[in-house]
Amino acid sequence: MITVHHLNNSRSQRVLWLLEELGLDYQIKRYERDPKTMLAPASLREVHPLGKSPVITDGALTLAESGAVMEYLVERYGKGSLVPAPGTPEKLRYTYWMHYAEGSAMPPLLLKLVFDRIERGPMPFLVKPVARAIAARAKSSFIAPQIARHLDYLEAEIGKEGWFAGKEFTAADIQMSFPLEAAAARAGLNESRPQLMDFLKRIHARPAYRRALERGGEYQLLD
Ligand SMILES: N[C@@H](CCC(=O)N[C@@H](CS)C(=O)NCC(=O)O)C(=O)O
Repeated sequence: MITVHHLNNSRSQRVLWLLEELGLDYQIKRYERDPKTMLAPASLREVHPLGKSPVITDGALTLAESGAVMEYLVERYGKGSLVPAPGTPEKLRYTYWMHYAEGSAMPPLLLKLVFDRIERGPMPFLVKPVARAIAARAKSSFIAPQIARHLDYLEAEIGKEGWFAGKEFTAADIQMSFPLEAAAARAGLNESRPQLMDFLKRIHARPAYRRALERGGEYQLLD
């Protein structure tokens, strides 16, 4: 039996969604973020040394890292669904987006989250103006332009054929959902990029996405 070690408000929501799309049986073991630090509880480190979400267990296998989990589930149980045929240009695009989501799209979004927290967080009175100035500078000179460049690129890409790997919905679209939802939640993705907003509308309307939300529970994006 596949077990999803599910952290609230996290990337493991993507795994639940994929499992629902594939119609597979699975169970959820729940972990709650610390409300102050937002970190995962130490018990998740008993499953995998990094204690990050998502992580799944399947028999003797323990597997972490969203892209690896998605590819494993599709290859092991998908019977050819949600993945383009081997050797096609679509398959290469699929692989690209599977890696791009965490390797390229998430780092500037995570930097924004960290610097936003530095700006807002409590700190000694004398240090505050300096820390805030550094955070504001990092955001305006590097982070915001990087995020805008990625979003412009993605707006153009998704506009080409409707889904990230081509004309068909694939697991790459599920993998790409997290950076786009994070960008909409806290990095300025809005109606000025209509193709991406339409992508979000279409994925949110999928019955499997809705079922995954019902099973997973609260999903507000934090990091
Ligand atoms: N690149 C990793 C990132 C994993 C990650 O950072 N997960 C976050 C949840 S979205 C987490 O576990 N945060 C809690 C913590 O770091 O304690 C993946 O895609 O699996």
